[in-house]
Amino acid sequence: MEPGGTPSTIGAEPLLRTLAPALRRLEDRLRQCYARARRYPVSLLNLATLEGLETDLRRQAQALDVERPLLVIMLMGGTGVGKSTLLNALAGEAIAEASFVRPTTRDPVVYYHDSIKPERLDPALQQCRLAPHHRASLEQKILVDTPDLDSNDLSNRDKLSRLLPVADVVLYVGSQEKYHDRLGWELFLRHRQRRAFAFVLNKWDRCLGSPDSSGARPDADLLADLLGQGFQHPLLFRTCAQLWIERAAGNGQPPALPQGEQFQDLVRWLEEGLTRLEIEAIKARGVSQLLHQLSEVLDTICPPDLEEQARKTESAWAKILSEEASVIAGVLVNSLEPYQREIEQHFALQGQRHFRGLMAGYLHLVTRIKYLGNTMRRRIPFLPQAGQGGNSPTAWDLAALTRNCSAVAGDRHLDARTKALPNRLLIEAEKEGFPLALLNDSTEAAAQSNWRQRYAQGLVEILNQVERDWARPSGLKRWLQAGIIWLAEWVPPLVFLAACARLLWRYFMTDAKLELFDVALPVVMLLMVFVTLHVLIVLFLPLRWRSIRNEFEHRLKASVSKELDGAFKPIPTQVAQGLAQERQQILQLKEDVQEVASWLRGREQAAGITALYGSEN
Ligand SMILES: Nc1nc2c(ncn2[C@@H]2O[C@H](COP(=O)(O)OP(=O)(O)OP(=O)(O)O)[C@@H](O)[C@H]2O)c(=O)[nH]1
Ligand SMILES: [Mg+2]
Repeated sequence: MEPGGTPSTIGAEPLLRTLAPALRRLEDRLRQCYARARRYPVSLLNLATLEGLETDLRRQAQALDVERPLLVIMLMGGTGVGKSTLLNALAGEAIAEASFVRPTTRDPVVYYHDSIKPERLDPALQQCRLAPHHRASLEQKILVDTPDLDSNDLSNRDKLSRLLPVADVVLYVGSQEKYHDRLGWELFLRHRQRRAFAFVLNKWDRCLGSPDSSGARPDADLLADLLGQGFQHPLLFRTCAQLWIERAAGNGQPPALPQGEQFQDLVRWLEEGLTRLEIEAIKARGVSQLLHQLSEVLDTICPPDLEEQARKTESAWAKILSEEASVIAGVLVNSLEPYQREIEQHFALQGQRHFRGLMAGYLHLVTRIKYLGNTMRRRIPFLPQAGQGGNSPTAWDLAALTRNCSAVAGDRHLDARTKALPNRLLIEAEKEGFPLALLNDSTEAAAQSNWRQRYAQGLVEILNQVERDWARPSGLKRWLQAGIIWLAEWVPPLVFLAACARLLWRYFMTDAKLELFDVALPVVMLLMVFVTLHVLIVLFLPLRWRSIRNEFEHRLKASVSKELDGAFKPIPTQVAQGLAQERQQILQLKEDVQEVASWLRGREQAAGITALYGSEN
């Protein structure tokens, strides 16, 4: 469509109104999506963009939910280019303040048809100075004069940034020296994908004789720049707004218009060129560009699929955790090392509980003598002291001993290891391609749990287990133990009784003179039996710390390994599963966005509005 050319009238009646509920649904889903706590971090910038998009969706839904949507055309440009003068010229009266004082416009002016109820206007427009008219040709169009975009006055910039999202079409106004200044151009570049743009080169009377520094005429220069931005045939109107004001004032001879002046083409385009079909197509385009942007942001906040990485990380962690369990079990068992005699004694006493009668007395005595002077109580401060109860050696608090040991071990090594473990795990996760930021919190939280107490608990449980198993062995050992216990129960009294009977028989029934040896023989025999049985116990039911130690370490490693695995190993999968849910939600939303967008593409193509948009580049 050329400026002032015949408006396009092809295509069926667009059905933009049906779009409003779809946009509202998308807005709802979007809010649900980013409002809830998410595992996958969203940058503040993306969050702000999402909030902006949500507001835009709501705004568009509201603007489309009407029989005849309104088109908001916003005059935008640097200070003094003549935006307000242009609006006055278009209105045919001085509705906007135009002056040589810079910047002039502080109150944006909204020029709209008086059939439109002000409540129907976007809230950002309702706060502007309202200038109603009754020109039927501009019934569906709202013209807005905005403050300068390059303002030094921050409140002006603020006003503009609140208004700009409402614009369907930006009428980018420039003048001979100000069509391409930095701020304006940056703003144009930022919005060119989202909004329709048409261009006005005002003060055309001054442009004709003023080539820029490169020697090009301002309009040719601007057209070249726009071409660079993908605008093959931009709508560019060369105007002299001030002259049209003077002509309207009708004072004396109307000033002559310079050659190529196109103010009337601009008026015709606004009045007739933007047909209902084009308006709806522009609206549709605005929405589809909004959806496109939404889709792009959803791509950036969509968590990656980390299932594969989680699997790999988990198996890498399994190795580290198993090594860690070995080391920890070693450290804990080593901490018991200084108390090995006490532990052996404890186990010996536990084993002796099976023996009764004479053998029990003998074993008790031997143990007392063997470990004479060796008391845990004296060496270990937290064990009950003699005279404070717990006199029986079997009442020693083994649990307190192990707790103490693990505390000592904790002080020395384990605390340092526990602190270092998350780092080792995270480094491994990174090697497997799992983003660290996603695992950091859960891994640290797992490391914060009271591991010292958990290790102590494990130590006590395993010690009890080993003790139980040792006291009640299984298989061949069980039969050996039962045999020795049986022998210990019967053989000593029988041997003693037999020896005594022999002594009595010899004393009463024979004339043999009794020697001291004969008298001592029952006791000697008894002692020999005790010693033999003791040797059997030592040989077949050994009480070596070494063998307890290995068994102990083995079981402790399994227990620590189970604890560590339970706390750390599931983390990558749990995180990946949480992300998969978020991902599913975002992909679903993206699918919905694309469905609406493809429906819209058909609407856009119904009217020839391509000149208002640069191609993607
Ligand atoms: N020579 C010439 N002067 C013009 C033309 N249009 C506007 N002016 C003058 O340019 C000056 C600035 O015009 P405004 O309409 O206030 O400019 P503005 O873009 O609204 O400026 P801000 O409100 O500050 O953003 C006024 O003194 C106008 O008389 C034109 O076509 N030719
Ligand atoms: Mg102004």
